Amino acid sequence: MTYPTPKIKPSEITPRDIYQARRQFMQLTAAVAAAALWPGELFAGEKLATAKSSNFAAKEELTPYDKVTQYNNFYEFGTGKDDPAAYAGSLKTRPWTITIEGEVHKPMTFDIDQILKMAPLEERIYRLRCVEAWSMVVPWIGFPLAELIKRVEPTGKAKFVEFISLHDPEQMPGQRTSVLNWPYKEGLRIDEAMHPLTLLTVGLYGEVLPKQNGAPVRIVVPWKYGFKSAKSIVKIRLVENQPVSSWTQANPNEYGFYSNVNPEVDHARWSQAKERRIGEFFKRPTLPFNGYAEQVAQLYAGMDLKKYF
Ligand SMILES: Nc1nc2c(c(=O)[nH]1)N[C@H]1C(S)=C(S)[C@@H](COP(=O)(O)O)O[C@H]1N2
Ligand SMILES: [Mo]
Repeated sequence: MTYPTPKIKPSEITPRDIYQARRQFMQLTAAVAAAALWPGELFAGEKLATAKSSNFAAKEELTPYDKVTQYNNFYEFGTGKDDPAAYAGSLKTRPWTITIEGEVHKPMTFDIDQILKMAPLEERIYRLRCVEAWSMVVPWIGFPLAELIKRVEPTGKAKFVEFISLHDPEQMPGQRTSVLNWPYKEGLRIDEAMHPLTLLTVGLYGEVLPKQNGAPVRIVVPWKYGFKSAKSIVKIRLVENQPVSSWTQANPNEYGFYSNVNPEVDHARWSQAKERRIGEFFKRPTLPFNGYAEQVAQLYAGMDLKKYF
């Protein structure tokens, strides 16, 4: 198949200093208002937020932009929380393609700019709950991953979906160490991947994803621990057998395949009963499925969630 010429040249990608300067404006227009007021011309003609907005986080306050973009986990750029913001500048986000392959009738490779135009982008306010017992509330921008998966027409053997992040030690200095097995890999069951809460994410706070948050495209799975939400992905593979994630490989006792947020199942080394919302002092109770039980609990009906942690 042929692709339209990308409208954004690498030289035109919104640089960090521009969006830093616009930060205050972002905060004013955060949440639902962002859609209507968005000055698309600042993105070389590309609007990221749309008029549609689904607020699944109810009345919770958004985590400030500074925290969302300066307190990160992205081991490709180091293991410290401030490493990604400091070092992710070396990541090149154009040109960028995602290949979807495996148990599909129509394997495809999409250019990132094609992805941006594929489905209406929505702002969705979701909590991200890290397994380290902190959390954030972020206005993500993207569309349900199901839209992309449907395009490639999964075969009857497609039972799981594997996500593979970029592997390039030149751009990602953390990959020169063996803190994880590279590339970063994660996986979901196909019904989890097709659930409308599972987001193919290209932006936050109304703008293209900052590099430290997984530019140019990442997954967000709001009812699971943060590590299930793979960043800077280049490949999606539909497979018959349950894939092994980088974290499970590193420590199978601590990081299970399902990793649904569950206050009743402790991590091997600490409790999951409470969490600290980044920027707040007092901890708050952790909710089953990170507060999305109503939407997703039925996916696990009859399963022992202590065994399938
Ligand atoms: N490729 C890749 N994806 C990743 C990670 C990583 O180290 N590498 N860290 C994960 C973890 S542990 C968390 S909590 C979230 C953090 O996302 P954020 O920095 O945008 O808040 O990204 C997840 N995705
Ligand atoms: Mo995490």
